This record gives sequence, structure tokens and C-alpha cells, in this order.
Amino acid sequence: MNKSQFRTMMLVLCLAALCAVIAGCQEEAASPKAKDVKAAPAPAPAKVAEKPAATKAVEKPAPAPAPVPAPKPAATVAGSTLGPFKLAKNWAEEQGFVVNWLIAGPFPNPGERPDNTGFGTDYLKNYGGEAAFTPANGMEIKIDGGSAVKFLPYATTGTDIIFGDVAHLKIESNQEKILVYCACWLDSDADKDVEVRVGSDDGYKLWINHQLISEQHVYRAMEMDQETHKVKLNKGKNLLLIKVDQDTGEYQFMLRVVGADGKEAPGITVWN
Ligand SMILES: [Ca+2]
Repeated sequence: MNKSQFRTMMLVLCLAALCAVIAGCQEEAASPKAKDVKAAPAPAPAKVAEKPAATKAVEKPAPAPAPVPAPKPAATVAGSTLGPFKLAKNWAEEQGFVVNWLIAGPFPNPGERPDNTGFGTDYLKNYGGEAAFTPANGMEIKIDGGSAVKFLPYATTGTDIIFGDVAHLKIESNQEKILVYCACWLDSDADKDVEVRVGSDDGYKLWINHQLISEQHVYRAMEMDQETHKVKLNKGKNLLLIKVDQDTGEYQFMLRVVGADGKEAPGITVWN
């Protein structure tokens, strides 16, 4: 081996050694990264798992309040039921009693019997007058002196409309010297003859389709069917307006719509 060959061999060996060192460094540089990557993923899933858990926990309570609409029907029932009187109500319906009314009052009925003056006072004169008047749910009626009352719905579960039980009238039981107006529509499926039978405490005036049917300026206790009025109803809605006055004692009325046999007239529904 001459000098030239020796230098070439040494150069090759040096290059080989340098390559070996570089390769070793690359392996070391690569292996720590792999170790780091293996260590990193471990905590990552833990964070991902925690967040969705918290999100679901918030979402679950949200759908729970959704069934809250349930109170609506409950409120409706509470507002239209005075008590558990189903048997009495069923009996009343079979006998043709009208149990759903629009009622406005109280209006004053001053004086001493038999001269209480409210009976002859037209408190609806500024609204067309008693004979021409057509009520509506929520309609306000102003009374001389500045106060006002409204026609509002009322339903009894029995047969009697006891005015002391009608909350929106805000009167005491057996409150004296007042009167109220009550209205409903008898919706008939055909022209037909019926009987409108009334009991009252005290007296009343009755209009059907704006015609005065009867006036009973009396002071009495109520009994069923104290008067029977033969009436011809038109097909469709027939407005019934009754003014019931009160001097002292109990204060109520009952009204039913029947055939000549005294049983519920068929084909008639009530609106209020
Ligand atoms: Ca009375």
C-alpha cells in the first residue's frame, strides 16, 4: 500500500465513521419524539371525555322543563270548575238546564219592596238598551256614578246560578238591593218550539232574540219551573238575556230549555 492508497482508505473510514455518528443522532432525535407522542395522547382523551360529559349534563335538564305546558289544562279546569259535582252536573244537563252564562253586575237596585227601582231601570241604555242589546265576553258596562262592570263567563256544576258564588261579581252571599244581567246563545239545529222554564229569587225580565218574553217583578224564594214560557227558536243562535233582581235574602235563578214533555230539548247547544 502506497501513501495515496493509505490516504484514500483513511478518508473512507472517516466518512464511514461520520455517517455512523449522524445516523445515531437521527435515531436518538426520532426516538424521543415517538416517546413524547405516546405520552401526549394519554391526557388528551381525558379532556375530551370530560367536556362532553359536562355538556350532556347541561342538555339533559333542558328537555325536562319542556313538559311544563301541562299546567295549562290544569289552569283551565281550575278556572271553570267550582267543585266535584259531576252527578249534579249530569243530572242538570239531562234536564235541559243552562249552566254556562255571561254575567255582568252588580247594578244598584235601591228602594224598598215592592218598589225597588232597579227592576225598571235600563242600565244598558247607553249600549242599545235592554231590548236591543247584544253582549260579548269581556264587554264593559259603565254604571251611572263612574264605576264599571264586565260581562264575563260563569259555569255552574249544578242547576242553580247562585250569584254569591260568581267570583267576578265580587258580592257577598245574599247581598241586598242589587241586580245582574245574564246572557247566553241557544244554538238550535232547526226552527223549533221549546219551553223556557225559569225559577228565580227574586224577580226577572227575560228577552229572547231582543223580544221581551216575560217580566216577573216578584219577591220570592226560588223553585224549579216557576214559569213556563213557550218560545219559537230560529235555526242557529238565539240570544237569551235575563235580568235578575234582588231585594234581600237569597239571590239566584235557574233556567232550562225543554220540550213539552219537560225533558231536555234536543238539538240545542249553549254558547256564552
Ligand atoms: Ca232574594
